Amino acid sequence: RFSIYNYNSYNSIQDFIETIARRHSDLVTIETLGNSYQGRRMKLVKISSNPNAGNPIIFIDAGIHAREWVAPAMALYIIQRLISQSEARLNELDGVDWYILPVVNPDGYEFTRSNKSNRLWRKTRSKTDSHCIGVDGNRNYGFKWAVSGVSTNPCNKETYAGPKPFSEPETQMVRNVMVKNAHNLKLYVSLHSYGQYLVYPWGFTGDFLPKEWKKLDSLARKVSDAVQRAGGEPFKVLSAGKWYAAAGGSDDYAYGAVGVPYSYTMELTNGYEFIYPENLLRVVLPQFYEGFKVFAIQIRKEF
Ligand code: 0X9
Ligand code: ZN
Repeated sequence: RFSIYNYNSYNSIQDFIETIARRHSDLVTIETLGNSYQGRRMKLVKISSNPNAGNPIIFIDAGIHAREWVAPAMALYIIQRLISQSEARLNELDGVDWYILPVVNPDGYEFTRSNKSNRLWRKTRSKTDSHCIGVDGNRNYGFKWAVSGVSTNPCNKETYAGPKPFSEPETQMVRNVMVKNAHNLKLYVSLHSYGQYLVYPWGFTGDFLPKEWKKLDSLARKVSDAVQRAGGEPFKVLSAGKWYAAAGGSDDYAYGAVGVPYSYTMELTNGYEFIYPENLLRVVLPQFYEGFKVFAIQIRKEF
């Protein structure tokens, strides 16, 4: 059974999405993007109170790294809040459309759920020429691919960039959402789990920043402040590359190749690395949601 403050199986997540789309057909539509490497269906959840208005789009994805379970949990919590409160209909949904892909790497996600010894798997589950399995999806995007912070060894368990950019069906599907909606896509947030960082391009280098970095930085600080006001821990805000340089990330692709003006990787959550205790979800998910309200306010105001 699906439960919003628990970690759920991929199947029950899919059921949750379908149920919501049926119950709230005035607000929610689902676009099937395709299948993961192992054949799991990938569904994009679109939430809008006025889909024909040409509103600016906020695109949130989560779970490109298999073990970072808090990220899909947050994505689902956002869906839940957007459809359940009458407040959201007046505020977060006013003039902004939300596209949410809760699990970018469902094969990896299910693998980490399958037994304890697989819990720390990060990559996809694809097989190339090598006897080793999987690609780091967040090194697989086609912008400055493999120039820094990657492994070219398929047997590297963490940061193998893949045999070529977008070798993975999962990253192709995210790319397609971005490219297809490039015109209206104004904010992209990729949810992860490590420490508590809110980072912006560039990720491929720490040597310099994009020309517009001050806008990226100041919005991130507003988001962090809102989370703090809600009782949460503030984010460490900086460019991804000044944290550590790693190329082929989805944030750089959105910003550099697609031209999305606001692009972030949001690393939940404070004091923990990849694994976040399930019993704390009830506390932190609502705190983080306050940050997403700030994102929405900015996007509505600016576009
Ligand atoms: O290394 C990553 O992919 C992300 N951190 S994690 O611990 N969740 O693996 C950070 C990605 C930041 N963005 C780029 N380097 N482009
Ligand atoms: Zn991650």
